[in-house]
This record gives sequence, C-alpha cells and structure tokens, in this order.
Amino acid sequence: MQPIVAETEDSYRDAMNAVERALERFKNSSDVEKEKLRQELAGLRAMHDKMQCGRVEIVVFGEISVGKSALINALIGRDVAAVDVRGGWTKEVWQVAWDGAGYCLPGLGVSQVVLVDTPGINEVGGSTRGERAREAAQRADLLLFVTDSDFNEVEHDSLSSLVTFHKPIIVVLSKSDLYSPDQKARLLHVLTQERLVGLVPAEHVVTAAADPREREYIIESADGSVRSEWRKPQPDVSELRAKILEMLDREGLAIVALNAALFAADKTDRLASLRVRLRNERASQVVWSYATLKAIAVGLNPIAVADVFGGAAVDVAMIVTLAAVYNLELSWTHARQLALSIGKAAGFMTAGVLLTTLATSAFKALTIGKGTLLTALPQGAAAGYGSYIVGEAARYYFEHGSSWGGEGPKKVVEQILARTDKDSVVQKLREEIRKRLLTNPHSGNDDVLKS
Ligand SMILES: Nc1nc2c(ncn2[C@@H]2O[C@H](COP(=O)(O)OP(=O)(O)OP(=O)(O)O)[C@@H](O)[C@H]2O)c(=O)[nH]1
Ligand SMILES: [Mg+2]
Repeated sequence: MQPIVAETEDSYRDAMNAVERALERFKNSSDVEKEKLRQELAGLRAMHDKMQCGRVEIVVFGEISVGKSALINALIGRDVAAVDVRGGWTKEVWQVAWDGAGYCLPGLGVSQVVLVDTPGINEVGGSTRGERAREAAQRADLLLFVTDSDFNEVEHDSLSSLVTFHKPIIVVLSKSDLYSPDQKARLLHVLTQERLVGLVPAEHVVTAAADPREREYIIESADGSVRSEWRKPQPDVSELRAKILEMLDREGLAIVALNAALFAADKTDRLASLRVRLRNERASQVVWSYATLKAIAVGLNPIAVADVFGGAAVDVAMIVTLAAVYNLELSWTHARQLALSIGKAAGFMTAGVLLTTLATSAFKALTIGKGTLLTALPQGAAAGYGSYIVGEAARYYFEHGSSWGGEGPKKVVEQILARTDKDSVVQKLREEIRKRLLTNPHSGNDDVLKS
C-alpha cells in the first residue's frame, strides 16, 4: 500500500498538472480572446505559481472592526497591518508572509504560509472589492472567519456563502479579553451549538485576544509596597495558532492539492464558457456583416456580382474569417470546398447557376429602368439569405472541431433552415439594401424604394 504522504504528494502533482493543462488549453486563444479572458487566466497563472512555491494561503474574513488586521499582527508578532478603532480601515485585499509559522508542505523543499487580510464584509459592498475578496476566498487554502460577538445576520449570510467554497474554516471569537470567563463560555456555547450548526464544526471555533485593551495590574515591590499600573496585556492568539498548525499538519498537502484541483476545474469551465460566448458573438457579427455585404452587392449592382468567382468569394471570405474567429487556419481552397458542400446540402443552386441567373435578370433589368430595383431588392435579400445560411452552417462546422459531428452537412443545414426565421432575416437584409440605396444620391429611385 502506498504511504499516505506519498499518495497526497501524488495528488499535489496531479493538481498541478490540472492547472498546467488548463493553461495549455487556453494557450491557443486569439489575442482578442486572451485580452478578454485575462483575469481568469491570471488567476490560473497565480495558482500555478502558488503551487510551484508551495504557498499556503490563509484568508481572514469578517465584519469591519472585528479585529482581523490585529489578528494578523498578533500571529506575525509585529505590527504589519494597520489597526484602527474606526471601522472600514482595511480597504484592499493584501497579504503578508507568516515566516514564523514554521510550517512546510511535506515533500516540498520550500514552502511559505501567507496571511491575507481583507476589508470588512460590510465594507466589501463595492463590486471590485467584493470581487477581490471573492477571488481571495477562491484561492484560499484555509479561511479564518472573525467575529467579536454573537453572530448577526450579515455574518451568517457571509459565512454561509464562504462554506460553498468547500474550504476548511476556523471561526475566531476575537476580543476575548472583553468578556468574563462566564460570558465567553456562554458565547461559545451559542456559537457552536446554535449559530454555526451545519456550517462549521464546534472544534473549529477558537477564541483570541489579538489586541487586548489596557488593564490595571497590581504590582507588589520587594519592599512590600503595592502600586497599580495600566498596561496592555500580551496578545493571545495561541489557540488560533495551534488550531491552524494542527489542521495544516494533519492535511495541509491534501487541502492545497484539492483546492488547486477544484480551482483549475472551475476556471476551465469559466474560461471555456466565456470563450464560447465571445466566439458566438463574434461569429454572429461576421455572418451578419457578410450576408449584408452580399445582399447589398447583389442589390446594388447585380452585374458586378455576376462574376461567378466574385460572388462566391464573398462566402469564401466569410468562411475564412469565421475560421479565424475559432482560431483555425483555413486555406481558400478548403473554404471554397466547404462553401460548395454547404450550398449543395442546402439544395441551393450552385454558385455558378445562381449567379448566371442573376446576371440574366440584371441584364434584363438594366433595360427596363426603375424596375431594376424592384427586382434587385428581393434578389439581393435572397442572395444575402443564402450567405447567412452558409455562414451559420460553417459556424456549426467550426464549433464542432471542423466536423459535421456525425450528422453530415445535409442534416445540419436542414436544422439551421428549420430554426431560422427566414422572413425576418430577409426583411432585415432588405432594410440594409434600402438604407444603402437611400444614402446613394445618384440612385434616383427614391420613390420606388420608399414604396
Ligand atoms: N479589546 C480588544 N480590542 C481589539 C482586539 N483586537 C482588535 N481590537 C480593536 O478593534 C478595533 C478594530 O481592529 P482592526 O484589527 O483594525 O479590525 P479589522 O477587522 O481589521 O477592521 P477593518 O479593517 O476596519 O475592517 C481596533 O480598535 C482594535 O484595537 C482585541 O483582541 N481586544
Ligand atoms: Mg483591517
């Protein structure tokens, strides 16, 4: 049987591989996509960096002024965080190395424990700060939730949402110097037996006095005289420190590994759906702009489009542009074949036949004046509609990894035709042609177009 440490070391390596695979998967995103996915990718890179240097992150949450920053100072043993009586003092998420923790992830030569301070949860209303706190919680290995009295509703809600991150949580009852032993015992009872039931196990609740208030000490001198002096007692965070180290010693490596694996899975899903959304939006724009281009070109000047290659080139260019949206490289020859096979599957006349027809009608139209536009308008819209269908089918093909997904092009095109509202697409295309012609001062066909 494999020893437990070796097993967890394996899962640490597996988790790191999962993060690397996630980064690899999004490497081939376009520059525009990378820019849009920047934040999520940065999160993955930060996680990779965290795992490489064996960093354990402990994130401190709680309402304003409950003593989160004071707790960090007391654990570190010096004043690194600003503490103030005024609430809302900590404005940003920030972190500090806890060198004195004396903990090292097993199997890793070096590791580091860091404490992450956050603004109070009620302060975190602003969306960017809230987002930062959420990110910190997502990357955290261990959460400290600090309260200085009985739990209120805001604290309950906030802790409940942190529980959904599936991280180990320690609840700290701070400022314990302000309570008598009896009051403290009652508070702990209410917390562990009522408020936190189902959220945090009782053995994960500790007390601390990180920045105790001055108190009066009675000092007896050697000569027997007695005097009183007000002094600040030493901070007492020993119970918290022991609980953190006990949890890390018992399952630190597994916690960090599980956390990274969950993080990688979550980011991969998020990145994948973001990329799909970006590609969908861009692909729709490309299809629509090429369909409009075709409609206007045919509508305005059927003769020019009568060039068989010129007309087909609009669809081919659309397909090449669409391939680029999916970060695929496609030759013009391949794009032309794809356009033809979609056209065939759709039962469209092949590009040549279609355009010859157009040329004939356009030639006829030229001789009959205003009638040109009466025929050009529907012809343009029809041609644009054809390109729209070709574009939608090509889009399906790229979305499915350059394949028809076992369906075959005919079936796919049938489905696209069935779900497309032809009338509204044609109507929109007619509008585009009409708009373009109305802005052409030389058309001289305003009365026809307005009809
Ligand atoms: N009596 C007592 N007061 C404490 C203790 N810890 C913190 N305080 C006081 O509580 C106040 C707030 O402490 P901070 O550490 O700034 O609290 P915080 O949660 O970081 O506050 P924000 O950053 O503003 O959200 C300060 O006046 C501290 O001196 C403690 O253990 N005992
Ligand atoms: Mg603070």
